[in-house]
Amino acid sequence: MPKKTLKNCTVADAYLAVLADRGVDYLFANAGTDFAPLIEGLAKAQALGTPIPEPITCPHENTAQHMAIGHYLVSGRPQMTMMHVNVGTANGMNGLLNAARGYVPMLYTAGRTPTNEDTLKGHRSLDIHWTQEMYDQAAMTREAVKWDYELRNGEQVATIVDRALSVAMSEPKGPVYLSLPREVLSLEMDEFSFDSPNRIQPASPPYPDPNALDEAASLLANAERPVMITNWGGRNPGVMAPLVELAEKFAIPVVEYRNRFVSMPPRHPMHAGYNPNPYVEDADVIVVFDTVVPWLPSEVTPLDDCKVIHIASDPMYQMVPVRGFPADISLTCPADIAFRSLLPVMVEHSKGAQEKIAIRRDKITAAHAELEEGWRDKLEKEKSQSPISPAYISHCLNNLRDPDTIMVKESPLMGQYVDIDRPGTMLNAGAASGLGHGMGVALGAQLAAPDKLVIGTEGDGAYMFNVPVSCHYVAAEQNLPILWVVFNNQHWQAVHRSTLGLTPDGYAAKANRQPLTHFTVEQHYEKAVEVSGGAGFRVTESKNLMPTLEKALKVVTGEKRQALVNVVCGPT
Ligand SMILES: Cc1ncc(C[n+]2csc(CCOP(=O)(O)OP(=O)(O)O)c2C)c(N)n1
Ligand SMILES: [Mg+2]
Repeated sequence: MPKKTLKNCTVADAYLAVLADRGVDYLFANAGTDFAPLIEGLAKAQALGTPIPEPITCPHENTAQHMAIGHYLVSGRPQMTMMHVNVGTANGMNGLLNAARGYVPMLYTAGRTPTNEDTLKGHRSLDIHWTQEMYDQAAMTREAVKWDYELRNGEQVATIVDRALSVAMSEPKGPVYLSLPREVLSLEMDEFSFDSPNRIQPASPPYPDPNALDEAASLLANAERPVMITNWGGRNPGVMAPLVELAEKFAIPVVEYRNRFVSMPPRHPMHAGYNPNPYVEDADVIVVFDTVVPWLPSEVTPLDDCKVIHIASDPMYQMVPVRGFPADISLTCPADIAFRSLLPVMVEHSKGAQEKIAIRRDKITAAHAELEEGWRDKLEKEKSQSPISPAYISHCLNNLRDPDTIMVKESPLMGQYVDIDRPGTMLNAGAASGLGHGMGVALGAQLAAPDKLVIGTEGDGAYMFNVPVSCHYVAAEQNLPILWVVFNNQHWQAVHRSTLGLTPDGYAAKANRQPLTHFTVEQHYEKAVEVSGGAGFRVTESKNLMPTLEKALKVVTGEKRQALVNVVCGPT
């Protein structure tokens, strides 16, 4: 078995060598005193030219976590983050929850404060080494990770790294957590050998059970009023092509409900918009793929005899304690595999149904045309309005982008105005809705795709959750010329609307300004990017929006500097 060997190394050296060998490109980190042996290992490797994951200094943990997520969403390769003991782990929890709920594999690590008080190498040397100790540091991560462990010795470095990465990358994918005690990382070894290439590969993806597949294909092929609903189906780059083929061939409308990615090009005639309700109450077969919540039970109920088919790597969504949607058939597999498997079986089952399918195709195409007309009317009405309309901002960004541009969404950007027709070009990592994800995701995406334009769109509230000074710093340091666009509506619209929904006639509804939802200080976000040498722009009039975006884009593409456009806007 081929092996690599290191002589006279520390456990930290061995750990870094194994990670690099396993293809982990980056170590997104926010360091502390627990990092000392690792920093020494990184410096040694840099001096000697040995391969290591490239260390990226992230001034805040939120940036690090979401950079790892963004990189994975573009590259498909899991990345690694490291934080400072328990406190850094706590600051990274928001990103960890987004990764967990978004099924994003990631090796989340943190140092562990030394326990030895005075003798072992790496022993306690500061008062904080007593106060940062915990009975069970990993406990706070345990609801979000698939696996956690603490490195105990040097001999098992490769076994532990391979176990962590292979568990993270097996379906359903997700984050894992490893803690690294300072004394263990400091241990010295005369020799360390490990298998290279790696012999512990992730498991192959699950395939649908043939009987369940046949039953689902028969139901769907013979349905009168089928519909497919997804939330994050578009995250899997393999989904768009077979989904489009399936929807076209069998005339099945696809609703993208509160979608974070795009699985069906919004201009496609089988795209049925973003509201599942009219379809859910009428359908005889509903296919739900990659979606925890396909509709709101408080708003709509399917017909009694409607069959509901779920498709996902984990169609039981076990991480969610309560979930009562009907599930007549659940296919356990990634959605691209399901669609490719369904296609030939459905062709068999639909032999007598061609006329019915043709009639339905015309109906869905007409419904789609009506949707497009509504989108066009709204845009026409709002395009010159003051304050600027988010529909118009979305339309302008669509005019600015090219088909390969990666749009990152943590904003009221409206998908119906952005003609996405390629997988992986719309990213929203807020699976747990842990705000503060968009800027790190944009940075990670740009690192993974240096030749593509990345546009990071942020709500004004979301922008501040990102610890923007940290993100602008990393963009400058790593030469990541991202175009940032802030939808500055001077409040938390989502929280405001939720209060109106709960008490439509209450005091908050009548208040000029609901408490805890408005920003009353005029915020010049365009100045924040200047802290790190970026160019800032502010727009308040619709007529100035496109010229300003074009100016900002010139800075990004011509000068290779980040730029931020602060768009003072109204509600969606
Ligand atoms: C970490 C975190 N804290 C709080 C929230 C609750 N929350 C949901 S939406 C929202 C407001 C977002 O504001 P903004 O980005 O300005 O978007 P808008 O609602 O104005 O479109 C808040 C605070 C959250 N999702 N995540
Ligand atoms: Mg806002």
